[in-house]
Amino acid sequence: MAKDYTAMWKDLEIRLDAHSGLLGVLTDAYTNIYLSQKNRPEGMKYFDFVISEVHGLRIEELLTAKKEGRKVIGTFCVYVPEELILAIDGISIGLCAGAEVGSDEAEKFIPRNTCALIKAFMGFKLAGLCPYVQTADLIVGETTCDGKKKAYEIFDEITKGKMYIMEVPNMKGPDGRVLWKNEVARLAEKLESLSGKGISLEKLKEASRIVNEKRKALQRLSAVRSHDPAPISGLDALLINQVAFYDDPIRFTAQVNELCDELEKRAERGIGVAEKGMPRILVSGSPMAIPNWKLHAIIEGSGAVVVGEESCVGERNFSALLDGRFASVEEGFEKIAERYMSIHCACFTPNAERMDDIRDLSKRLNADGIIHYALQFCTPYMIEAFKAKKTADALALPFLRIETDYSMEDFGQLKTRIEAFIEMIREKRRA
Ligand code: BJ8
Repeated sequence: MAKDYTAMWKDLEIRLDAHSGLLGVLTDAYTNIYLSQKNRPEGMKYFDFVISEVHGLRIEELLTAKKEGRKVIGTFCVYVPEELILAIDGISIGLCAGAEVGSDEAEKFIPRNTCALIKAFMGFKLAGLCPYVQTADLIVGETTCDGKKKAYEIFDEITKGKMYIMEVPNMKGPDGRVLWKNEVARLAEKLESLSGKGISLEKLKEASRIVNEKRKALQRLSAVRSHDPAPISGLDALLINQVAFYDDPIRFTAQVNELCDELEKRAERGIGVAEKGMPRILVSGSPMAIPNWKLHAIIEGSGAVVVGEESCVGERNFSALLDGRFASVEEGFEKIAERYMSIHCACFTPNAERMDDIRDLSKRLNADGIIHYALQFCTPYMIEAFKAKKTADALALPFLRIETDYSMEDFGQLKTRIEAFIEMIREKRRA
C-alpha cells in the first residue's frame, strides 16, 4: 500500500481535499494515457514509479535535504543555469505546471487571456496544490516573455518574496552577451549568499559534469528515436523529458542510460512500439510541462508516432553541452553564459537558429511531418510558427499549426485535424 503523506502535506499547507481530488484525476489520466500503451520498454517502470510518487517520495527527499542544510531552488525556464545551483549543493526543481488547476483563483490576479502555463503555476500555488513551490527556498524567474515577467511580480507577493529574477536579453548581440554574463555571475552571488557556501572551481566542475551527463543521456534517448520502427513512444519520451526537471540528476541519468541500453537493443532487433513505416511527427513549439500530455496522446492515438520535440521540454534543454574546459570559476561562468545563450527561444529576436534546429531535427529523426504547437496567448511561438512553416515548406514536409491550452474542450476538434493531417502524410507517401 502506498505510504500516507498526509502529515507532510499538511505541514506544507496543502489543501488536502482538493489535493486528493487532483491526485485522483492524475492517476486516472496516467492509467488511461500511459499504462494502456502496448509494448512499452521495461525501463519505463522507473518513470511510472517517479510519477506515482511525484508529490510523495520526491517531496520527502527534498525536505530531508533541506534538514541537511541544502537549498531547494525552483525554476521556470531552461535559461536558469542548473550548474550554479548544484555548485552550492542545491537542488534544482522545474516549477512549470501543465494542468488546468486553480484557473478561477489565478484569474483574480492575471487576465483570462494569459497563456495556460502561467495561469497554471499561479493556479497551483493559489489553490494550495503545489508542494514544490511550498518547499522551495528561492524561485528563479527570468525576463523572457512579457506574460511571465509580469506574472512573477505578482507571484513574488503570493510567495512572500521568494522570487529572484534574472534579466535575459532580447537579442544575442555583444551587449546582450555582456549583460547575460553579468546576470550569471549575479545569480551565483545570490546562491552563495542564500546557502552560505562559496562556489569553488572543483564544485563547479563537478556540477558541470553531472549536468552534462544528464544531457548526454537525453541526447542518447533522442538519437535512438530516429529508428523505424520507433523503439519508444513519443508519450514516454516526453514524460522522461518532463521528469528531467525535478528528479535527482545522478539517479535520473543512470535510469535514462539503462533505458537507452534496452532501446538500442530494441532498435537493433527492429522491435518498436509503433509499426514500421508509421507516420513520424516532429512536434515543435511551446514547452509541455508535466502533466501536459494532450497533443502527444492525440497524435499517437491517431496512428502516428512522435519522434522528437523541438521544445524546452525536449531538445532545447539538452542539445548543447557545456564546455567543461575552464581553469577558474570566472571562466566557468563565461562558459555557462555562452552555453545558455545558445538556447533558441522564440523570446529572442531574431531567432533564425531555431529554424536551423527544426530543419536538422526533421532530417535526423526522419520526420514525415511537423506539428507546430503553441499555447494560446503564447505570442512568441504563435508568431514564429510563420517561419517554422516556411522551414517545413523548404523541406517539402507537411506542416500543421496548432494553438491550444490545457482544457479538453477542443480535444475532438484537434483529433479531427490531426487525423486528417496524418492521412495527408500517408497519401503523400502513396503518391
Ligand atoms: S527558453 S520557451 S522555458 S521562456 S510562459 S513563452 S508558453 S507565453 S515557457 Fe519558455 Fe524559457 Fe523560452 Fe523555453 Fe509562451 Fe507561456 Fe511565455 Fe512560455
